Amino acid sequence: MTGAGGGGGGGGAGAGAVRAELFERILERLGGARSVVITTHANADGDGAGSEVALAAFLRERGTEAWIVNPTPFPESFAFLLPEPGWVLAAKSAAAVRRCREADLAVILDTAEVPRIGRVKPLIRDLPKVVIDHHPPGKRPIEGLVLREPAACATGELVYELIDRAGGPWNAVIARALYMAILTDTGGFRFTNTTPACLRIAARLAELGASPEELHRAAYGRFHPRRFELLREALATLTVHRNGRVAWMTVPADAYLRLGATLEDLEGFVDVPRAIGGVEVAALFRTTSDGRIKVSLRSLPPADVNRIAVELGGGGHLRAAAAVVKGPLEAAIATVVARVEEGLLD
Ligand SMILES: [Mn+2]
Repeated sequence: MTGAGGGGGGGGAGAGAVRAELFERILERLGGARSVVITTHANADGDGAGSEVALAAFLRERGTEAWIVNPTPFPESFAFLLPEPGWVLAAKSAAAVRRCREADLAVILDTAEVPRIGRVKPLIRDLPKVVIDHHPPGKRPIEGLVLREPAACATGELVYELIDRAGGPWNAVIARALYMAILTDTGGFRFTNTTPACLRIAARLAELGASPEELHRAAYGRFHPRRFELLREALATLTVHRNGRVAWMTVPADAYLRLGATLEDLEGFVDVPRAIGGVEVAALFRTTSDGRIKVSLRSLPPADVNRIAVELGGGGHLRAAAAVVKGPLEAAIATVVARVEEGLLD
């Protein structure tokens, strides 16, 4: 999930030691593996995809086999980060099944929840697992060695720290992929998770070969024209509510189908209601392929949209979360807006 995090820092010296030991244990696991399967959540975003490419490049640079096997196809818009398309294996392919059988470790990035890895779950069932994630805990955690750091701006920040603690090796593939992870999960260094630490890491990644201009253009300057055709129709649904504190937009399902849109075309749509002055909670509603309604929520402090999303059966971060609710659309909007209003009462 793209997201604005938040929350506290690393704690005291004791917490720091525990954290250092956890990174150490993960590096030991990675060092002891001959072949590693890497995955992330369904509909991978820049953080999931970028973290995967970076970890795979790091492992391959050290002579460890590394394969990316995702529950849904690797996102087209981030495929340029891969030095070779062959690093990615489709989950339903015979090659993925074979590589998963031969692997001795699975690494799950940017989620820690069983349902989010979908069809990859049975493929890695018998493998020991490492989880690296920056989301708050959910309801169905993946069992394994878990590094969870909700204060990290992106999973990419944690992968950066892992590689940094290992002392590299670094290369431009790793730097670009991690920069993309951090760039996209901070909404282009705009959200509340844009910490000094995250900016320092970005600076280091730029030194290591990531071009801010090139990567920004790749993330925000290469949209398909149909995205804007869809946006035009979505804008017609923009609604500002409750004296301007709540705003939402919907993605018309007929337009989505007619234009042949993909989920990637919707990237950033929720930023439209979010960008209205005075809005504390913003939402984007879209109809999923099975007829349910996915709602993406964004908030300004102090509104906690993670709590609202969890109540609705979803989750995410304090300032960026999502849930899937029953349709039809109008009923879903009413349900979500009622929850948001309850959550806003102060
Ligand atoms: Mn993330």
